[in-house]
Amino acid sequence: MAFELPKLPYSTNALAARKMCQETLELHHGKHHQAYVTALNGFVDKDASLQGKSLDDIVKSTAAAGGPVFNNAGQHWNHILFWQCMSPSGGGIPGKLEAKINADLGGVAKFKDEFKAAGVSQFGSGWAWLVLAPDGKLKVTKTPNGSNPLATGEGKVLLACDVWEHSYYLDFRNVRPDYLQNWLDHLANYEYAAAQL
Ligand code: MN3
Repeated sequence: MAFELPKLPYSTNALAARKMCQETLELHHGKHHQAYVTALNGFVDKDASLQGKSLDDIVKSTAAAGGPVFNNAGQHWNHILFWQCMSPSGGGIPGKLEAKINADLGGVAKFKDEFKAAGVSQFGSGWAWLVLAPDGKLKVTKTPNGSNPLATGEGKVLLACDVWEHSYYLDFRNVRPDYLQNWLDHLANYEYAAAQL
């Protein structure tokens, strides 16, 4: 069965008041994410060894070699999470998650600084992540291009932030740090993150 573009969990204008405009979401979801899905399905059609595999299995089995199948499968996997990691009522951190952030990352302000630094320092395109690491502690990390914590074995994703330019250029032009700060303060779906604990 072919992979499919998931529906957004909100309308394309639902995040505009939080500085992710309708045009950004229409292009990012309807064009960029759709293109990864279409490309991935094209590779699966032509390669019997990929057929019948789950998206997780394709990401894991192609991670070491990299290449176009991994890039497109990774980007499909990453964007499925990204849409869930934002909310029209984002920014509020539930007590359970805040306590864990305080214990593992030294407080919310330090967490946000660390997450922002990860996203800003990812040279070129990539992702910033908050994960529950295999040791049971929260960890901030980053990956290039289409890679992700499933591929690197860094843990379960609580938050995924796309730092490719297509995610912020219409709203923040070249100023990635402002996109990340706004994302953490007003867009991030910490309810989703807390539910992953
Ligand atoms: Mn993207």
